[in-house]
Amino acid sequence: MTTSQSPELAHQLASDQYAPKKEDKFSFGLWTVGNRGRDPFGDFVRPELSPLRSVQKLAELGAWGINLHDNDLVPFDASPTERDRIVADFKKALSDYGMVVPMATTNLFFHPIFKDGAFTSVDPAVRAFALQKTMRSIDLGAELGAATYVFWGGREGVDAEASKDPVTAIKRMRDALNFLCQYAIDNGYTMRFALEPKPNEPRSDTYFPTIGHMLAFIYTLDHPDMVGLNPEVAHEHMAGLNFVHGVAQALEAGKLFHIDLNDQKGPRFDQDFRFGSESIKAAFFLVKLLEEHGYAGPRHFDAHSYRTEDEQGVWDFALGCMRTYNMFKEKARHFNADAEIQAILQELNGGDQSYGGLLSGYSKETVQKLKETTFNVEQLALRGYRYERLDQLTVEVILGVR
Ligand code: GCO
Ligand code: MN
Ligand code: MN
Repeated sequence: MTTSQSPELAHQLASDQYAPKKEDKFSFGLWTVGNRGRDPFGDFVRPELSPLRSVQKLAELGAWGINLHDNDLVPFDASPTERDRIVADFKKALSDYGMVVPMATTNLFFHPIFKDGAFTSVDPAVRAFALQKTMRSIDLGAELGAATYVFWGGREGVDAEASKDPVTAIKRMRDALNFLCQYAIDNGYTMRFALEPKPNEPRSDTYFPTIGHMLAFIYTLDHPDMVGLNPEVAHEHMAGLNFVHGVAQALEAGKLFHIDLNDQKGPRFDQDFRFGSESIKAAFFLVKLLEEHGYAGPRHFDAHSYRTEDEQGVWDFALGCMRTYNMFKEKARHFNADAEIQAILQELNGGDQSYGGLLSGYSKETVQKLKETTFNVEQLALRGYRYERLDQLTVEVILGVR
C-alpha cells in the first residue's frame, strides 16, 4: 500500500467485502486508464500515463489483467529493436506485479491511413496493410499470453452511403477474418477471436452494428468455433437495445468470449462511463446474468474517467468500476435469498400443471392433444402477474432497503 492513499481508500482496498480480488478477474485496457480526456471539442487534460505505471497501480487496486492495442504499448513507428525493448520491459512489469494480459487487439482506427476503414476500406493497399498490422499485433498478443484477440470495427463503415456496396463490405470483412483465423491456426496460437459490434461513431454507420448482426455473421466464417463476441454495454445502449438480452443470446450460443463493461446515458455518443454509474438496474441484471450463467471470462472495463479528473480521479474511477461490480454480485445473492421475491418467482413459474405435457416438444400425439384441448381463455386473461410487486422488490433490494 502506498503512503499517498487516504485512510478511507486503504480501508476500501483491504478490508471490506467489495474489495477487488484477483479471482474476480477484473481487467482494464491500457487505453482506458491511460485515456487523457481529449474530445472533439478540447485537448488533453491529463499527462501521459506510462504502461508500467498502469500495471503497477491496477495491481495495487486489486485488478487481475491488463489489455492493449498494439500501439498502446509499441508506438506506430517503432523500430524492431525498440519494440523488443518495450515489450521486454512490459513483461517484466507484468511479472513484478503479478498481472496478466487476457486480451489484445489492433489499433486500426487512429492513423489517417484508416480514415476509410481497414478491412473494408475501398483501397486494396489499405486492406493489405491492415492485415499486415493485425498479424504483427496477433504475434504480440500471443507473446504476451493473450487468450482472446478482439476485433472492434473502428472505422469499418460509411459516411457517404454511395461509397461502398454493403454486400462487398461484408465479404471483405469475412475474407479478412478467414485469413487471420488461418494465420493464428498456422502459427499454433490457441487464442480465440472476439468481435465487438458498435452501431456508429466514429463513422456515421458501422457495419455489423449490434450483437445480433455479429452473431449471425460468425456462422458464415471458415472457423466459426474460434470466433465469438466482445459485446460492450454502451454500444448496445447507443442502438437503444437491451444489453442484458443481447449478452444472454451470446451466452446461450456459447459465444460470449469477452465483455466490455461500462455505462452510458441512453442512446447518444459512446460515453464510456464508469461501470454502474448510470443504468443501475440494467447493470444489476447484467452482473446477475454473468454470475448465474457460468460466464468464466474476464470482467473487462472499457471505460474511462470523466474529463474533469486528474490521475487520482482515474484510480477512483478504476476502483469504482470493480467495487460496483462486486456490489451488484452481492445484491444478486440478496435477491436470490429474498423469501418474498422467491415466492413470487416460484408462483409465476410454477404455472398450472394441468396443461403439462403440451409444451415438451413436437410429436404427432402432442399435435393431436393441442388441437383437442379447450383453454379457459377468459380465466387465463384475468390473471394478474404481480410484476409491479416483483419490480418494486427488485428496486428495494438494489437500493439496500431490504
Ligand atoms: C470504442 C471501442 C474500443 C474497443 C477497443 C478494443 O468504442 O472505442 O469500444 O474501446 O473496445 O478498441 O477493441
Ligand atoms: Mn469496447
Ligand atoms: Mn466503446
